[in-house]
Amino acid sequence: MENEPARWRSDYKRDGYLVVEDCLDKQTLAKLRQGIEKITADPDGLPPHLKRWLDFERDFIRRSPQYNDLSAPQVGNALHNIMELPLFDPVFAELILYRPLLHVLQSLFGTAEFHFHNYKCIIKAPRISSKFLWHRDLPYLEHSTPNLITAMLCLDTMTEQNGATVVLPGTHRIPHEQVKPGDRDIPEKDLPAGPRVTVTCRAGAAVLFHVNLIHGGGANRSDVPRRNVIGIWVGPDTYPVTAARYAYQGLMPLSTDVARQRQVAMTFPSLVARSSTG
Ligand SMILES: O=C(O)CCC(=O)C(=O)O
Repeated sequence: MENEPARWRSDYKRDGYLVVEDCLDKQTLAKLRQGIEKITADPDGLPPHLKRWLDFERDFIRRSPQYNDLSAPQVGNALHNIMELPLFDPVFAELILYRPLLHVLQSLFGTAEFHFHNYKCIIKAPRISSKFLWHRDLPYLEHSTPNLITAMLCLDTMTEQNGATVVLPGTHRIPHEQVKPGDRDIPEKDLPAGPRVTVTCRAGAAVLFHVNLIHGGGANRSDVPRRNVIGIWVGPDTYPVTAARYAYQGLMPLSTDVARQRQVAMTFPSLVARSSTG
């Protein structure tokens, strides 16, 4: 991964998003893929305490048939989304401490005092996935300020054919009070004028964007999967305004506060011991 904090900050400020190629090293990418493949191999067979976090494509189509030209029975047991990834496998909990991504986040937030919100995986299964509605993330996340960043870790190369994310650069520049609950699903006719950029990048890239950036994406009609592990990260003085809480939410992996460092060390004793002994 290249170390380009000035470029990261200027892309983020101007466009509301940036791409960091090779953010995941080969070993981490392989471990994350394995972790997701363990879940997708037999999702119906998972125990109820994990199955409750799965959103099957068939259920998504029943709720939102307008986003797929296929019907629920045609998509088998493909998954659309896996929430609460850290509960499925330690590899996803340990990802909270993944240094290269934390370094980019620190550059964008301009401080080490940011915290973890949650990790999920959006899957666009080969040949059958739905497309993604146009939306901003902030209305789903329901926080007291918009100082949050969505960080997608691409487990597969993103191409137009497999449903790469599409962004509307500059749309993050909107006053907080103008973001509406309806921005969870913005009809095509209400999209602001301006370019639409299909974010193509290699497997292992990180795509980070401001939670007010309008984005969406096409269906996957190619023969290869398109899976993004998506983390939400929260800057200083920014708090949830609903009852929803997630596993490991609030951990501050780079904080300089001794009590916060102690929390991280006690949460991940073996990892922190390993990194401090080199
Ligand atoms: O995976 C993607 O392309 C985008 C996912 C997304 O927009 C979301 O989960 O809110």
